[in-house]
Amino acid sequence: GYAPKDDNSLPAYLAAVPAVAARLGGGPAGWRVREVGDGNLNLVFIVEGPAGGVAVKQALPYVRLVGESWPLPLSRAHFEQMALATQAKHAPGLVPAVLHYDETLALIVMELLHPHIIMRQGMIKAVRYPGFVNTITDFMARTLFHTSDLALPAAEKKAAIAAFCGNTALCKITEDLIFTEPYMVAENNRWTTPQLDNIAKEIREDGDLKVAVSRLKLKFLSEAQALLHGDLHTGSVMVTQDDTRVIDPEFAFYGPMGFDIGAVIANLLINYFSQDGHATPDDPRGAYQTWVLDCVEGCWNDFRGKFVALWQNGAAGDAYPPALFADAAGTEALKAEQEAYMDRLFQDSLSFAAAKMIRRILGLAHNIDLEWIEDADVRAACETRCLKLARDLMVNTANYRSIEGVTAAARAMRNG
Ligand code: SR1
Ligand code: MG
Repeated sequence: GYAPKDDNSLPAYLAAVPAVAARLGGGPAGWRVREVGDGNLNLVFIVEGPAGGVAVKQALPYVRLVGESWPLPLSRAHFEQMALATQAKHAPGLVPAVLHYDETLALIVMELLHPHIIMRQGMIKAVRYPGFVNTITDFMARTLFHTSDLALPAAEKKAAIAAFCGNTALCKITEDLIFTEPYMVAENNRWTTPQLDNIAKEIREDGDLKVAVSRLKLKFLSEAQALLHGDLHTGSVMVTQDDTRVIDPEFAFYGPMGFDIGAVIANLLINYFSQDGHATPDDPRGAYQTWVLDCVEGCWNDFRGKFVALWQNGAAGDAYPPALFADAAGTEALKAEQEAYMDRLFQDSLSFAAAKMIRRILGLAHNIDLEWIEDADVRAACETRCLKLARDLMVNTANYRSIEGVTAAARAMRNG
């Protein structure tokens, strides 16, 4: 049966898994175990032996951030390991290798990413990651394209949707925490300074914004475009200067592609605004902020180029049947439609980014980028700029015709 592991019980369990024991080397008495989970949901252990290390992630039957009063199914580990397998197939080398999965214990043993750190932690310290944009856009383009109707025959796509459709509890967290609660009075909501009370009230009373976020929620509920990571923020990315990996796809399900792309853009923009709260005379952050906005631009522009290239080089899915577009006029029409498709996806991505920026400031789960700003007035100022840009992105999305328009708006918001 299920029981959560701890530092004492984990080594004996792992010793009985040959692939894991071999990777660690020696015997369980010599293995060092640390519980390092700092996320909202699970236990995470690092186990190190004389030959190497592994990371062990185990689901708890409740939300760790809140406690046992908020039960959560263990089945999220099942969906996570399936998502990791699909991502490894389409984006090899960009996710951690799974060494062992135990369905009963809801426990996944993965390669230890070392000396990687969580990207968000590095960004708060203004560390640049030169390979990030290339890898994250590879990851998104490949996983989203290859699991969509552009790449899959309909029967295969429907079977894949069915395989992930049971991840309803994790989807419900997103539906409530991102698309609903920040726009109403809700027990889960919190913000860290009374200086935000007024803007939080404005948001609760903003009819246009509530319609816009409800349209997005409908999209999230009903558009099974591709297999999403489902929680693609900078806390789900591990980095070194040379390597970038995407972790933690427990929210995976078939949904609108813009949700993943928007998550990346949102978390970069949050970091951009937060830098004013971390800057000191000895450590000004202006050049870093430029780098962050360059990343925002690169994330969309490179993704767009890579996704269209995949489409043009081998779409085997049932959407846009080649027989319809075989002649010269058809080829031209399809090219134009590919651009139009990407324009629609851009608009979706900006709207989802906006929703994610708002939820990280007014909802339950916050980002340490902003939360670690010590001065409450400075923090509130950074958060307010972020909320104002997000409101405009969500309500006036069509005004943003390019990602450069978004970064220009972020700069303008910061400069008052
Ligand atoms: C109750 S879980 C809160 C958040 O943590 C995860 O990282 C997801 O973003 C979720 O919305
Ligand atoms: Mg996570």
